[in-house]
Amino acid sequence: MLSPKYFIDTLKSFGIDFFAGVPDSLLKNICAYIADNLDERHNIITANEGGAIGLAAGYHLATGKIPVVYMQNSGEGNIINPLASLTDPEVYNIPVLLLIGWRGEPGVHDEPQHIKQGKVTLPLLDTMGIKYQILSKDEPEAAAQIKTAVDHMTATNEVCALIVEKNTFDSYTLNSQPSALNFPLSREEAIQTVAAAIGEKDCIVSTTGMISRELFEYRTQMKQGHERDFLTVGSMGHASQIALGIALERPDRRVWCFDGDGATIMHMGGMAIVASKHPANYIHVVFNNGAHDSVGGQPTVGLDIDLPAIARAVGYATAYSVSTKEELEKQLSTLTTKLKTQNQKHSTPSGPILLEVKVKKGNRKDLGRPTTTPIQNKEALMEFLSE
Ligand SMILES: Cc1ncc(C[n+]2csc(CCOP(=O)(O)OP(=O)(O)O)c2C)c(N)n1
Repeated sequence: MLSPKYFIDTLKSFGIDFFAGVPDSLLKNICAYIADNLDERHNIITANEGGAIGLAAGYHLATGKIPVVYMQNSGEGNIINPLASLTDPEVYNIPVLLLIGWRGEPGVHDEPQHIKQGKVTLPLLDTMGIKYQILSKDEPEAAAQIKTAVDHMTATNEVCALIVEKNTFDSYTLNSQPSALNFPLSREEAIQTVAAAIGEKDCIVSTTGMISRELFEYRTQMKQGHERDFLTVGSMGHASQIALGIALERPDRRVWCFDGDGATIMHMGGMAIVASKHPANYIHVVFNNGAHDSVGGQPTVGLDIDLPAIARAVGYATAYSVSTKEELEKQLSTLTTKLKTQNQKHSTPSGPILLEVKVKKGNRKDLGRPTTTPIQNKEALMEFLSE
């Protein structure tokens, strides 16, 4: 296996010391090493992977140096546009070294949302004309690969990629813990509290990662079916728009979006669109732990920003923030009564609503995964909505 220190030191020996990207479970150890060992100027966790390419391009324009952009292969979709219309040799011809975690590698067991992306990871790079190497787990070989990539990028100004398979890097545990994370509620407890408060006919669209897994487990523990929940296992950042699509077509149902701070920030523009449609039946709950908890706990800017103020500014009717179970329960009861009253009176809708729940990082070690397939999940939800 590769030691994260060896890998980063080798890059540094070629003058590469700027990193931007979105963390990944498969890159957990290297991302943690970068987070602990590079200062805030040299490691920027971006809102989404496309943004990282933009940032890297700006860095190159200012310094002439080669930046690194790291991501899970799920992020490949987010970088195609800036690769094709910004860094491409037929446009600005800007070199960036991509470090891509290969979830769903053919032949390696993985979750359903990674299977297709795993298959198309290399073909997509081929189509884009990007040279790649599958990063060796042998240190001298990996160093030689880095040299090959750097030589190519220096000679041509083209983007190059290193593809990282499962278990490539030695383990490294993140030391730097942002201080403001000591909230009393765990995300799982908060999810259970909200799920317990919602009506029988309401539906939930939950985001990628632990949030969906914790919701799934809650239903199982409560011996309830899963038909009310759409578990957005992939498509990070798009749960709020899926929920909007449902809410607009089914104004008789309350639709709850269970979002993460990382996912909300990834495609934050979606909030403005949600607000612009004034869905009275839409409640956007953001479980904010200030981290990409599901992939290793690397920080987001979630706790440095005022999410309710952002929601209000883009036009949400109301926005609250809570951080204890008592506050959460109180807010939920006000909120559900308020929405019910509005429905009954057919008064002018005052939605959408944002509810930020500040939670601590971490999850149960024995947390399971959905046992139903995405298609079973979709079909059950559609049937539930058609009732
Ligand atoms: C486009 C894309 N980039 C990266 C990932 C990897 N990923 C899965 S969950 C996750 C973190 C989600 O963080 P947040 O929304 O804050 O929820 P938390 O895990 O903290 O509960 C990341 C980065 C992904 N699935 N898709």
